[in-house]
Amino acid sequence: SSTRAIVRQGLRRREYHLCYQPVIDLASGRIVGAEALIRWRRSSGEIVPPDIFIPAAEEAGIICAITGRVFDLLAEDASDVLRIEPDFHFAVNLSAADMHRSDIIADIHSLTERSGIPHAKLIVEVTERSVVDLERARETVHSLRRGGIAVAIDDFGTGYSSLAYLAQLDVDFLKIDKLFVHSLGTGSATNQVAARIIEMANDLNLRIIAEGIETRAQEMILRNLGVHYAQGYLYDRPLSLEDLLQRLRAQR
Ligand code: G
Ligand code: G
Ligand code: NA
Ligand code: MN
Repeated sequence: SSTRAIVRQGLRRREYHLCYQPVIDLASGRIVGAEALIRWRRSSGEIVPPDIFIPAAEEAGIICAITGRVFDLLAEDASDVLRIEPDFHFAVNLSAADMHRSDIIADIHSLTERSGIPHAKLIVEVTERSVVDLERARETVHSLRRGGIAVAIDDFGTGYSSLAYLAQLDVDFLKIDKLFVHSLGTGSATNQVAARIIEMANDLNLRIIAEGIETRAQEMILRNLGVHYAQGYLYDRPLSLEDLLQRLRAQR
């Protein structure tokens, strides 16, 4: 399709780069990690948002090539960060096709070797949408965790997934979607669901990362509910590598 051709051209022309959205440890207030997020700046200067081109690339069957580029870019960027913060963690996003291909484990191990990111400091983010064949996805998650790599369920609560499903996947982290974070303190039914998700995740001994935090009030509620990590505009937008390095130097 034409999407394939355009994405391929973008890859050849090196039009993709990564941004990094910091993850804050709510106990210390320090940046302890970041989620790598792909950006596409076309030669025309046009910025194509990932929520447009990621689904298009998935549909065109070319998402694995993009994931490969994400890994290459992270392998290049990580050492600058690790020089400042040796315990830093990085999160990467996988799509359904990645979760269901046989070489994904080898690719991720290669990423840890090339980047210098310790296995335990790489978090692989999986969404409910990226699980098509539950049995196959479980195998991928098990292989990753056997290799010491951490796995997170992203966008939790936005689809049909239940905690029973979550327990079956046996992951390390749960990322609470911004939809729930934004409901906190509103007295809505969604607010009740958010509190229950956090409570049950704690019962399952999952570490929790809350996404989309925009206010100190949301932060306080989340901390009181037992959430460990936070991501959101209150702290930082997704940053260029240079800006991330700047932020890390400033908190030393
Ligand atoms: O914060 P941002 O605008 O980058 O995110 C838009 C959407 O694109 C989010 O759902 C995010 O998870 C997704 N996304 C961003 N980078 C990647 C990537 O490298 N791989 C995949 N599969 N999804 C990504
Ligand atoms: O699907 P996913 O949860 O990965 O999407 C992340 C998206 O949310 C990205 O587009 C990112 O830029 C955006 N985002 C990150 N932090 C915040 C925030 O604090 N508020 C809002 N509204 N969006 C955020
Ligand atoms: Na994500
Ligand atoms: Mn998310």
